[in-house]
Amino acid sequence: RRSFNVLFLFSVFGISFLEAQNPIIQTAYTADPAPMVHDGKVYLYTSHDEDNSTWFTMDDWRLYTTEDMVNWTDHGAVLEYKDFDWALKNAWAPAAIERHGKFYLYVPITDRNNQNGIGVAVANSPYGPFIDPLGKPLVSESNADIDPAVFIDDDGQAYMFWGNPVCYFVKLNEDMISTEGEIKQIPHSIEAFGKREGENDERRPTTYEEGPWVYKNNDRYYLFFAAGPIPEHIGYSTSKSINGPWTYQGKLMPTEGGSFTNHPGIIDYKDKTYFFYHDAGLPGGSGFNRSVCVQELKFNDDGTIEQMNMTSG
Ligand code: FUB
Repeated sequence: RRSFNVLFLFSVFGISFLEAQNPIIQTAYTADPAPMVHDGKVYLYTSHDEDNSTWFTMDDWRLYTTEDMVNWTDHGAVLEYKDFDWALKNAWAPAAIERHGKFYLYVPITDRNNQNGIGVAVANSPYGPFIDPLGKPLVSESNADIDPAVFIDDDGQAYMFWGNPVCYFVKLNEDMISTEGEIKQIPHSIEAFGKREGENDERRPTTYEEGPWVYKNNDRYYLFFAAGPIPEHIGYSTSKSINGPWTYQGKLMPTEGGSFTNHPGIIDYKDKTYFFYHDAGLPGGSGFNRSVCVQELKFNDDGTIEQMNMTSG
């Protein structure tokens, strides 16, 4: 376990402020932030780019914790794709959630038939050990099966969203390791995701690319996502219902930090809302050597969100 902090001192009108400096994780190349708040602490699960990668060479999922958003503790790897008997490769973007005292990691993996699927692993502690209870993918719908996001609504119903280039969603049963009902697809409509500019790809008529993240605030549902064309920016849509229809609200983070992908993760913590993402901000950074960052997210009175630029990269 290693503790480190990334303090940054700046001053305005002679008043000094302390803030976390991006990238917040500086002990490894990390991507695809999946933050979770539990019992007053932030648990940040990430994917992990191997050093000097020239492709998405990713073998394990890492955990970092903080109680002040400045000092982070590095807990190392909490799960590897090799922990799934059916896995061939690719420890890509995770999702994390707690329910009834158990902790669940949802992870995209390529299986031994070279087919993508979403696996799930369960633990009695957020630090693990995480165990695959199924011995097979939770969902194996198509090769679009990457980038899970999990969300439990106020009525207790859990959902999983995922997918590239389409955004799927399905209900999860209370056990969190089985699905209920049919897998649905959010229509790739201009109303839902905005028109894709500068690219003609039949499979991607809108800005939606990958990396969905569902968040709820004041009875309004937000769907954040990595948006195209490449290099990715972050867009978002809102809805009055988890089932849609979704209304595209525009770009949240229009800038790109040298990594050509990006990936959203949002939490409420100590009266603030935080937006996690990744860029190529560490020395040696690239599209395959990425770094997780965080910034405060601010809502306008009408429920839209203030656009933000990256502070590193
Ligand atoms: O990290 C591998 C892939 O890159 C993820 O699945 C995407 O969201 C993008 O970040």
